[in-house]
Amino acid sequence: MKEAVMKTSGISRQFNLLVISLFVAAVIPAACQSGPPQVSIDGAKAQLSPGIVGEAMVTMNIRNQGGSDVLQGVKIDIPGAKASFHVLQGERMVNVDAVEIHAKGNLEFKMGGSHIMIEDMPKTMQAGSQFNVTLVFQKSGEKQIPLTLEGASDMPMGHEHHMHM
Ligand SMILES: [Cu+2]
Repeated sequence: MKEAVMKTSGISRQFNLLVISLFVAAVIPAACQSGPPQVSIDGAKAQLSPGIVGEAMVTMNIRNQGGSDVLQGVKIDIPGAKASFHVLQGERMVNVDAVEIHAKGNLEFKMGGSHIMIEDMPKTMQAGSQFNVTLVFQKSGEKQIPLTLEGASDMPMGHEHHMHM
């Protein structure tokens, strides 16, 4: 009589099917990284280049809490001057038209690394002079940053990146 009871275990196959369908439902993709970017800028600073008249470097930290974006341009309101992106690729400084902003990523413009380069400034632009830099993002639009020009620092990491010219 005890052997007959053990043979009823065949019912468990129906439970197996139920477990498999529950597992498939749980594997539906959860996170989506393609939302709109949430870009914020802090620590913006402009500094005259040591030794090179009419040049300045702009540094800042661009944070992104959302989806990806592209920094596709930079404008300044100094007559006659131009601004561009100088990006460190290996040991070379390269002039680029656009910089990718990764989803939930930071883009750091810093002294001795990638930065925004200002050239051909008039002599009236000196330490203490004020101007605006406008960053143009593909998705986030334009963001204007007010800056005050600082004098060249005596830091050992000079502006030696112009080997690409
Ligand atoms: Cu530069």
